[in-house]
Amino acid sequence: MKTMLERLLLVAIPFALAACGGGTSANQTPPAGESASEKADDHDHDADHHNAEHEPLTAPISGLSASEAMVGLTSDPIGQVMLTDGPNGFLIRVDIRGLTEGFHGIHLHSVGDCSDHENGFKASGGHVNPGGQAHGLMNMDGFELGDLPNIYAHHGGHARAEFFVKGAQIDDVRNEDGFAVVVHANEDDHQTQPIGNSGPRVGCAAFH
Ligand SMILES: [Cu+2]
Repeated sequence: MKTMLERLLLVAIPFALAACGGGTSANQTPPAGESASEKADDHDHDADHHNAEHEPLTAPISGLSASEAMVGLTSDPIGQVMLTDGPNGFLIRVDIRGLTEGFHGIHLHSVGDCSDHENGFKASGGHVNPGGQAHGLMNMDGFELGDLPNIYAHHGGHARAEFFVKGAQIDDVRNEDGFAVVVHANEDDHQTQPIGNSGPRVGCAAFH
């Protein structure tokens, strides 16, 4: 009986230690140095740090080329899209709210027209595809110049992301009709034609 109890204790104690260790690390306070330096900072800095998600989108580097609001299906603004040309390609930075939680396809569409929100932004046309490729970053016969990786919206529906379109300038995706950055309701599977099963269009930002 005693031996049994001892065995139980031997099992139980490391378990308790592990649980305790886990609890401690989950509730870990920052190291003394970090805590001290944070306290040394002024209150404004502290507020910025904790509310970074609510800060307006800023350009990735100087030399922002274009910035447009993204509108949703009710025509209300739901985000911002910033484009910056660079020596090796161009950057796309997005800040979008009000999405369903999960991954969403996002592409460059070939017409800078987001006026038909009631019609699901069909006016923005198909994907930018000057090379006549198949859709999909993971497609053997792909990809289109307008194809991008998915964005992920967290439970609050907010997504921020930055993309790099290698070896192209903004003018390479812009024709006389401009172009649009369009977000879809669902995840792009990067293979299925013509839009990777990404579903209806839910957000649109027009560039000219
Ligand atoms: Cu699309």
